[in-house]
Amino acid sequence: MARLQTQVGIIGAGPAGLMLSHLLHLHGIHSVVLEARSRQYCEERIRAGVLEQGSVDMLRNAGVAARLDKEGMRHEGIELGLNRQRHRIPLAELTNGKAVTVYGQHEVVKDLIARLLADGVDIRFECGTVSLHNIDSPQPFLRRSRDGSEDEIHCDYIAGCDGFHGISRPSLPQSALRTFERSYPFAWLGILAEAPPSRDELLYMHHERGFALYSMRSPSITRLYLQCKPDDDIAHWSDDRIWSELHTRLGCTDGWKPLEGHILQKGITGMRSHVTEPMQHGRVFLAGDAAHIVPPTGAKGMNLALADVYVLTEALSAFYKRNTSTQLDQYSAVCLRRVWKAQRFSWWMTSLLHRFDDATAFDQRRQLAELDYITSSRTAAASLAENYVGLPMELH
Ligand code: RFL
Ligand code: PHB
Repeated sequence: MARLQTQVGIIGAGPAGLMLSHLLHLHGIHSVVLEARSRQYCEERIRAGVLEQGSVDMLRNAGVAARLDKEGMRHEGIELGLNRQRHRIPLAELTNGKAVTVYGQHEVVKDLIARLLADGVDIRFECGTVSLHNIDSPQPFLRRSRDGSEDEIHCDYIAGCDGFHGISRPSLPQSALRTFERSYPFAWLGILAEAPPSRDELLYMHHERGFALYSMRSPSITRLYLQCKPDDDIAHWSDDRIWSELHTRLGCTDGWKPLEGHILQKGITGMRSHVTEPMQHGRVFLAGDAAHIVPPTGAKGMNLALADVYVLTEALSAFYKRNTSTQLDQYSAVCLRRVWKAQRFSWWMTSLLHRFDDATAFDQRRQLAELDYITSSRTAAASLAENYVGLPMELH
């Protein structure tokens, strides 16, 4: 059995774990990253696609935005659709020039892994089973075991960046945690299609058959989503059925509809909101999806993960450089202020745009009135824009 020593033991090589390890490295703080899956799996997992202005700035300041700056697509607006008509929300105009950048999460992951490996940071893919020990003591450690061999990684702190289904959150005493949850009576069917985007900006479409989203990944790849039943089986969605439904829901009165292309990938994702409080116990800090998840409608998940690890890095840096743990003690409270505002926004965007099977006629008229208000009032649109591009980083 090998016994390693590090300052911060990180579980998970998603955006949270990788960015944390990189930011710590820039601060001269040593970390080891343990990841259950292979490097290829992490680099090919298609998920989020929208980076807030603050996330782009963070990646730039951390020196990992060379490809993002070349290939990322800056969007200064989004479109909301209702009654088969599009209405532009001019994000930049409403937020003093802020915008979002469309750049796949797996590209962020690729860039970070390449940089960490080039810097000689210790990332262990396919690490086997991880367990957390002595988390209430000043000498916690991680144990990883695989094929009969075991290592112990002794550290000062543990960062649980292992996503919603990870091991970190369930390893904390459940009596010390409180969870807040909401599930939604629908899911998203997402496809990646080999077709050049035929719109410059994302289109969030309200439709009586259910919500649809037109997004993109590159000048040759479109990303599209359809609201579907939460227990829908992807086997029931042939390529023809998917395109027919996308044309019905996204088609506009001016004749615009998405361009078809070969479907490279398709899958169904459930939707829920979840927050665990506090995001810290003993020597363990939870970050990203390990602590909270949002429905994807507001495009906030990856951005929240990056915001958490920024706050955690500043706090760890204060501890190692100035020997103060005040910021570490405030980690959870600082993150949760942002998390809850993102929860509110994601819930609101979801409620605004989806079809709810149990909605009364009153609910339906109210939902249309709200969409009409957002798309016709500059004041209402400004609130959406401010949240969509991302609220300013709050550091206390
Ligand atoms: P991740 O990315 O889930 O990474 C966790 C990592 O931990 C590993 N792991 C373990 N490793 C060791 N031992 C264990 N026991 C482990 N258990 C798990 C996993 O293999 C994995 O590598 O969490 P992280 O880093 O917190 O990042 C969060 C984001 O991935 C997530 O919030 C976003 O993808 C959410 N999301 C979106 N977010 C946005 O900001 N903008 C978007 O446009 C957006 N669109 C989306 C989305 C998520 C979606 N899906 C599929 C859930 C669209 C979709 C469809
Ligand atoms: C995406 O491109 O995957 C995407 C864009 C916007 C969202 C969610 C997902 O709100």
